[in-house]
Amino acid sequence: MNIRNFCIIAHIDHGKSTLADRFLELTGTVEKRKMKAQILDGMDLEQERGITIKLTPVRMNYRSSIVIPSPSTSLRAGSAEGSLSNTPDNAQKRDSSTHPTSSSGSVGMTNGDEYVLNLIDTPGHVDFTYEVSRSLAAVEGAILLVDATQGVQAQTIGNLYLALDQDLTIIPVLNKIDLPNADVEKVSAEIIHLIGCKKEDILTCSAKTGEGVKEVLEKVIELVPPPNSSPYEGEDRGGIGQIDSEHPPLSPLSRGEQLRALIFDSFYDDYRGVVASVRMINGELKKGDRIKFMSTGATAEVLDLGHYSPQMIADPKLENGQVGYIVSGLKELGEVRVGDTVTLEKNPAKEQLPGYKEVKPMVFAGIFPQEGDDYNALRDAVDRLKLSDSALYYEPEHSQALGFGFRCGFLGMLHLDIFQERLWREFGLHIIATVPSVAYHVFLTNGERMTTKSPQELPNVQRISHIEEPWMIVDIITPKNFVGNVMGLVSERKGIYTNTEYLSAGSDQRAMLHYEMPLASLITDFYDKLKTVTSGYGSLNYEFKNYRKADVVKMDIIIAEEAVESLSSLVWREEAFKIGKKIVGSLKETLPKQQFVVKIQAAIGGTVIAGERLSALRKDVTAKLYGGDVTRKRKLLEKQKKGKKKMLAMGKGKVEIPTEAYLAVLKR
Ligand SMILES: Nc1nc2c(ncn2[C@@H]2O[C@H](COP(=O)(O)OP(=O)(O)OP(=O)(O)O)[C@@H](O)[C@H]2O)c(=O)[nH]1
Ligand SMILES: [Mg+2]
Repeated sequence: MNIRNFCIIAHIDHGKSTLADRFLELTGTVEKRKMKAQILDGMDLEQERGITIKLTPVRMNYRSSIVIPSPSTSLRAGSAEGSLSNTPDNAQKRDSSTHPTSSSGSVGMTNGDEYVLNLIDTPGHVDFTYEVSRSLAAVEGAILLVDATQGVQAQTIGNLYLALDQDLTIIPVLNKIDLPNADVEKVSAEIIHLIGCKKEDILTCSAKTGEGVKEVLEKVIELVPPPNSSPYEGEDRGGIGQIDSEHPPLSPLSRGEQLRALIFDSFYDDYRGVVASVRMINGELKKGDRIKFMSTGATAEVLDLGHYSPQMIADPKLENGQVGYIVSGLKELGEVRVGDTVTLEKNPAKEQLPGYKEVKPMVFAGIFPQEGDDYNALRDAVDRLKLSDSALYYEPEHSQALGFGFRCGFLGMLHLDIFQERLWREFGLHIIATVPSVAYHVFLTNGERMTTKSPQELPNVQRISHIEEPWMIVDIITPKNFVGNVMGLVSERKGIYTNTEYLSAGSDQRAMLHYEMPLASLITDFYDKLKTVTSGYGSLNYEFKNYRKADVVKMDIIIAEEAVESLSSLVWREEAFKIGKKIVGSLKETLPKQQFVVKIQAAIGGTVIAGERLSALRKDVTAKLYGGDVTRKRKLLEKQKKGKKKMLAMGKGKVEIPTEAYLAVLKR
C-alpha cells in the first residue's frame, strides 16, 4: 500500500482547515452535499469561533496523476542551520533512511497509482501548540501554509521549528492567492529567507477557490517519504514526537519487530469507552487482538479499529504505517495515556516508543463548581476532558470560600477560556474560576523550595526568603512602522529586548523582535494590546526560558468587608498601588449595584491600599402603589431605609460577583 502521512501547519487563520476541505473534496472523501466549511473543525465551539482547537486526523484515498520523479529532488530538513536547501547530503539521507526499508517504495512509480493519504489538520493558536507537536510525531511531512496577504507570522516560525526538530519534509505553500492583496513575491521572499529554499519549491494555491490545490496534494505524494517499517531507522531521524531525553530512541537490536503503535490522541465515547488515535509503528493490528498499554500496564481486547474519514470507519486491520483508531472498551480513564505505546499482550515489544515530553502548563486557576454538590460531576468532566485535552493539568484543591474544586494548569488564557466553555457545553457545568496565576518558585527561609500555583498557597511573609517567577522568550512579528509602539508596550511590561531580525529585504519590511519577558506580563491582556498598537498586524509566539527573582506580594480584594478569595492575585510590589487602584476602579464599573453601599478595597497584608464605594441601588419600593394614602408611601420608604441601615451595620451583604469582574481584575 502506498501511504503518505502529513499534516498542515501554519499561523492561526492562514487557511489550514479550509485547505483540508479542498483535499477532502478532491479525493471524494466527503460527499459534496455533506461538505461544509472547515468540516474538520468538528466541535460546535470550533465552528462558532472559527478556530481549530484540536488536531483532527482524516484518511483519504487518491489516485495520483503524476509520475514520481527521483527522490533526490525532495526538500528535506536536516542541515545544521535548519536550512531546507537541497544539499547532496540531505538527498542522500533521504535515500538511505527511507526508501530501502520502505514496503511501498515509491521511486519511479508510474502514472495513476493509488495512495492512502493520512492528513492531520492542526490548530494555529499558540495555546494549542501541544496538539501540533503531537501531530508532527505521527507524520513524515508537513505543509507549511502561509497566508499570502499576511506573510510569515510568529506561529508560522514556531510551528516550522517544531517540524524541523522532527526532521520532517517541509512543503511551503502560499494560500489565499485569490485575494487582491495577496503578495506572492514578497511573501515568497520571506519564506526563502526563512527556510532557504528555492522560489520554485514554493507552491501557491487558494483554499477557497481550489486553484492550485491538486498540485499541492501531488507534491505531498512526490516529496513526503512513505512511512518506514520503523521510523527509528537511520541516524538522521531524531525519533518521533518531542524526544524525551530520558527515553532516547532505541537501538535497532533492542527494538525487535513486535507490534508498536503510538497513541497521539484520545477521547471518551459514552458507549465504547476510551478511543485512542494511533500511528502504527511496527506490525499489524486486528480486531480481537489482545493489547497492552506499555506505560500503564493495562490490557484489553481490540473491540474495534479503523480510520477517520473524518468520522470513524471500521476496518478489519490497521497496517504498519497507518493512522487510525483503536476501541478497547476500557472505561478507566487513567489507563490510556497520550504518548503511551500499544503493543500485543502475548508478544510484547521490549521497549516503549519515546512518547512525548510532558507539557508544562503556563497559567493556573482554581476551578470550582458554582453549586457545591456539582463537585463529583466536575471531577468526572475534568477527567474526561483531560483525555481529549492532554495539555490540561489538574489536582484537587480545597478553598474555604469556594469548597472543593481543582487547581488546573493551562497553556494560556485561550486554553482556559475554551476549557470553561467546554465544561458548560459538554457537561452543563457552571464554574467559578479564580484569577489565573503563573507558577512561582517560593524559597523558604529554612532552605526549602515550594511551587506556588495560587495566591492562597503563598506562605507567610516571614517564612519567605525570596520568590522566583517564570520568564519567556517572546517573538513578535510586526510591520516596521509599528516597531516603536511594540518596543514601548514591551518595556511597559518589563520585557528585555534581545535583538531584531528582518523577514525580508525591501522597503515594506517586517521585523521579528526578540524579547525576554515575565510570563505574568503575557497572561494579562498583552496580546490584545499588541494587536491594538500594531493595528492588528502584530503576531506573537513564546516559549519558556527560565525562572528569575521577583518581588511579589499577595493582593486581596475586599468587597463589602469580605475578602473575595477568588479575586486575590499575586502582583509585583512596585506595581501594587497602581494595579490595586485600577482593579478597584474597574470593579466599581462592573459590579452590579446592591441595596446598600458596597465598599471595594484592595489590600496587602491587611493594609488597604486602594478603595472605592459603589453607591446603593434605590429600589422603587413604592412602584406597586397606585395613588392611595401618602403616609403609606412614606412608611414603605422608611422601612426600606431601615433595612439598608441594618445591612450596613452588619457591614456586608452578599454580593454576587459576575464573570466580568474577574476579567476586570485580569485586565489590569
Ligand atoms: N479568500 C480566501 N479566504 C480563505 C482562503 N483559505 C481560507 N480562507 C478563509 O480564512 C479564514 C480562516 O480559515 P481557516 O481554514 O479556519 O484557517 P485555519 O488555519 O484552519 O485557522 P486555525 O485552525 O484557527 O488556526 C476563513 O474565513 C476562511 O474562509 C483562501 O484561499 N482565500
Ligand atoms: Mg483550522
